Amino acid sequence: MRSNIKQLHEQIKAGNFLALARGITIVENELDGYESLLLNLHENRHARVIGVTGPPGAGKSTLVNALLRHWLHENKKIAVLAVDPSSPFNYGALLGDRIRMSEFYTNPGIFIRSLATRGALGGLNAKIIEITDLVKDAPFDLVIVETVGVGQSEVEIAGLADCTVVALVPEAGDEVQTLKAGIMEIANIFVVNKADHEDAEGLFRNLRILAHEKAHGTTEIPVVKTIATQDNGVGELADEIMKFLNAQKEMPEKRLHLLTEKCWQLIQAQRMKSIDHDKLRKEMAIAIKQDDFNLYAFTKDFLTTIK
Ligand SMILES: Nc1nc2c(ncn2[C@@H]2O[C@H](COP(=O)(O)OP(=O)(O)O)[C@@H](O)[C@H]2O)c(=O)[nH]1
Ligand SMILES: [Mg+2]
Repeated sequence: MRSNIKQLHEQIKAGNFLALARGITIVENELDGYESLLLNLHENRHARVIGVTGPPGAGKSTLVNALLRHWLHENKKIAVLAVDPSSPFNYGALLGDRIRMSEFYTNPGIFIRSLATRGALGGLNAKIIEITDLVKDAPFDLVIVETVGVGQSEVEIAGLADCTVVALVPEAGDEVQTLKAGIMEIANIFVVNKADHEDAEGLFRNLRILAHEKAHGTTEIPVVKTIATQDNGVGELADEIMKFLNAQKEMPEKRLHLLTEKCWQLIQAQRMKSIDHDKLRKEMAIAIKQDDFNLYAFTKDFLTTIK
């Protein structure tokens, strides 16, 4: 490992937030040294990852802020990765004058980083696995990843997180119908946020019924009511998260699935590196003029010319 990257890594492990921010930028943009940084990470470290997902506006960021407030009293060291273009954690231009900053930006126990959604599989940042791994090399107790729940990203977050919290709100008419297929599969804890709204009780009841039906005699998925803006129910949510994490003994099946998929992608990317697009185009230009041109035979031949 080059000495400056090695030094940066040492600083990250020592808890230097500036170094961590720099490291994330290096990994996110594949800057010089990113590969050696990743190759020297230590898997299976101490920090636990909590995923908070749900539709835009459900109050995920407000909940995360409330959880931070709660856990700060216990002196926990926490990193927040917000993969959400509308996140108040995001300095992004999207928000304009609606920017609401986290009160924790200057807190020495809390590291906050917002990440762009780069159209990777359904909304999560393309480098979220690498970035989470890097953050886990720093001395945090918890890493919270906030993501907007859109299709595939929910599956991804479930593999990434040791505990996945799905936040829902009683706004969209027939609540249970709005629950997308698969959400029961990924949720370890349901939150009915905005419990100050009158139809929250209905959503809460329906979720309890769903959780009960799903349980088949095993442990039911807990459903917690919160009013995130008033810190109401947040202590109970924090307790359920800790209870879930403490009860977890084995590596979740979803993580195995995610890591296998990620490895598959990395192999693909590696393999494609040896393919010269310009060369392919030049050879194609010649081959295509032949009367007996066959795309599939051409592809097969082309592959034999590369290692
Ligand atoms: N009435 C009410 N509003 C809330 C509650 N939680 C969050 N909000 C508001 O809902 C809006 C969206 O919250 P935000 O945390 O940005 O949602 P996110 O998109 O899921 O991260 C904000 O205006 C919050 O102040 C709640 O429990 N009750
Ligand atoms: Mg948000």
